[in-house]
Amino acid sequence: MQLEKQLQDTSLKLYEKRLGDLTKEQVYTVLLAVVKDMLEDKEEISGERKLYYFSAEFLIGKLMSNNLINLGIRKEVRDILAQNGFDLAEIEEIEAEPSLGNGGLGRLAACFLDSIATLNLPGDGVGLNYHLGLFKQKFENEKQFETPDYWIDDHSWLNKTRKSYLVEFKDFAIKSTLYDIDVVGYHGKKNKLHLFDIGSVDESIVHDGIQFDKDNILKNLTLFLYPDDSDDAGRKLRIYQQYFMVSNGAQMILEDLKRRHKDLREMHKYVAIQINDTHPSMVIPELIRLLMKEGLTMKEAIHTVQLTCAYTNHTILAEALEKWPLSYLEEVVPQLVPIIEALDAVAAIRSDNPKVAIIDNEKLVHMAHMDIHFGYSINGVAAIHTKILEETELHDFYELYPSKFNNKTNGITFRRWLMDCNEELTDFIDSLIGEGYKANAEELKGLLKYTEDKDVLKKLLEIKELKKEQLAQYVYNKEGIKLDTDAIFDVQIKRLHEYKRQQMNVLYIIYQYLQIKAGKLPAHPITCIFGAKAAPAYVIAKDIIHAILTLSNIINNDPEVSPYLKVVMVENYNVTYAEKLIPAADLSEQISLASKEASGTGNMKLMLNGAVTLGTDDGANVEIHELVGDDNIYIFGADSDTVIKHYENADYHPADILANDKQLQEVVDFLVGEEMRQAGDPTSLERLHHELTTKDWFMTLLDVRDYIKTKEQAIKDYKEREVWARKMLVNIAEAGFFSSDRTIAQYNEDIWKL
Ligand code: BZD
Repeated sequence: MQLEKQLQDTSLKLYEKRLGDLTKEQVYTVLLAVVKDMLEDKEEISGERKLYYFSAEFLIGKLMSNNLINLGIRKEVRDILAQNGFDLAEIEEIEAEPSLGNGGLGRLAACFLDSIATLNLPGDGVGLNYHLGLFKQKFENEKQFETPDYWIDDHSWLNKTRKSYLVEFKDFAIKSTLYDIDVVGYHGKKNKLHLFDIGSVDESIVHDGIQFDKDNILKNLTLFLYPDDSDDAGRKLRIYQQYFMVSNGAQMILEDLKRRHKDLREMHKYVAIQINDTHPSMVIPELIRLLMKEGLTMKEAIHTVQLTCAYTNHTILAEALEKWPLSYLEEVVPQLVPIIEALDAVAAIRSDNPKVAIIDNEKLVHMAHMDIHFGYSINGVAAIHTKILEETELHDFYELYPSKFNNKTNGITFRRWLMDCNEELTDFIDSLIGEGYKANAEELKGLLKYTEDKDVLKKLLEIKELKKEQLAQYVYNKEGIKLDTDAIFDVQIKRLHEYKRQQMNVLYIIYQYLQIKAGKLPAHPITCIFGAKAAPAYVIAKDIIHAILTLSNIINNDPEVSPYLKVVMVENYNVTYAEKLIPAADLSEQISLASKEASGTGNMKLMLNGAVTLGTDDGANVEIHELVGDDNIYIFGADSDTVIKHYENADYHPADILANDKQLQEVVDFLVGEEMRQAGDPTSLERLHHELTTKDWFMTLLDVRDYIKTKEQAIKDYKEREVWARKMLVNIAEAGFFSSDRTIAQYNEDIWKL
């Protein structure tokens, strides 16, 4: 009653009309105003010791439905809107998605904020308010093009605050503006996401897709998320962005401590800072610098900073570990250089091993090294990842600081990745085991008592069928492609990267196509669905997209093949699309080269929604495998030890494999055969073919045979519907471990101690 009145009153106030007489856009605006007021009234979580989660990315996605769920009013709002002739789902669609992240790392930060607030821990996010999030992906002539993604309009969740700090660069100083987004916990109080910005950013400098003047910092500082860093100006802009983020965050933290009359020498008693990958690593020297300005000696400043900062590593890929030329830092933030040099000198006293130096012989600053020496914790994001860090990638550091190392297997928030995106499944689970699992995810295990219950298994299949139909409708509206919901929905959705091996899936598709052409039909029709963006400067990744789109044209238009095999790559894959694809997936493709995927989190979301994993023993797949057992997962391929040995011995050569496998040679050569050349761009296809046959750095051909074989088995098993439904059930039941509430409880227990 109260809520209905609020909605009607706001409707009258804003539009002088009753709710039922508004347009959908107006209803969205009214709902936003009401929900923002409710958030405003929520109490903030407080405590002596507070966490600041520093991250260059917070891939929050649309927030309306998540906020309604956490405020506990979603069903009521739906009913009120329905009485007034509106469908809540349609209203929620209107919100623009803030794409403030690339992929897993950014989405993890968003899931963590949800769980931190839900566990009633005082912890805020600190990041940047990019005016244009990650680019919007467009397909033209079977190729990716990037266009700007404007997401900030009059009705966003941003609240402009009065906080502002002066950030000094070598040649000028900038005053910041702080925007906050309220982060409410599930049936709980709230924290904040602080996004820093400047007033002078000029969106009109963007031209020809996402080009802009990289040297004009006043106009471009927070314009884009990760501008293309393939040139010097782009890389320098990243340093500007990173320093701007951490200097603001550090000033805000110190201001708060001073307001609370705390002794800055004891900052570590009141503050924990989690550094999400190395993008915010400059917070270490910046805090030291600011504390020295407040009168601490360098020794005192280092002491307290070292007890405040903790670092999370998300990758072992060398190219993703940031190393900044000292000369760049001198050009952008010279005030940090003497501090970093001093830290390098302290590190050299602790160890004379050149492999753990902060500044190397080529005068490159290794950001991760600074984090490990001058932070109190370093964690990997899945068991196998942390083990590889300890034993291989960061072994020298592990010997130096064994007790700093710890594992925190990633997690996902069930509020968004079950309750929000799959209400049908949520309601069904509620009816079987009650709602306790929403606060204590381990209770999902209660589902295991239904593994022999035919009605339950049947109902699970019905829900999956329904979600597939909903997806088919959505894809048809967006892409104009008709999906056959009887087919297996085989889903690979993630950033496009060679280590994730979308190209291996491409080879499977070619293999299957050639089989069908030769009259050998698959056990069951299969629809291969991709969603992925390629970094604008990553040429081979774009070639892989081109191969997928070209193949999909050939296959979908071939009446002989398309009843059995279809290929769909959805345009502009983002959080919103993920929320539609994940509940509808049958098979979850997690096929990275073992040792390379730090964890993966899509694998967890798909499992929770009843998809069965087809994957390598990599990242969190290893833990999924242990939880569900051999019968409920399809594992294939070389293990991480084998892969690491191949790299050490430099003895992997794709040509050797092709020389012994005529059929595989034919599959690979199809990429540059007549059909593909006619339908696509020969230059791009040849480049990909050349890469695969001469380098294949991520060992696609090593695993592709086992992959094809294992996938064929999964397709056969899928036909046994009840057996398959049991696999689905076990996956859902065992997904409780992957709740980010568990992950955050562990971070707090071992690292933050809030
Ligand atoms: O982080 C990902 C890893 O690849 C996943 O295995 C892991 O599950 C998640 C969360 O821990 N890393 C990224 O998403 N990385 C990036 O997006 C990124 C962004 C900028 C620069 C380098 C990497």
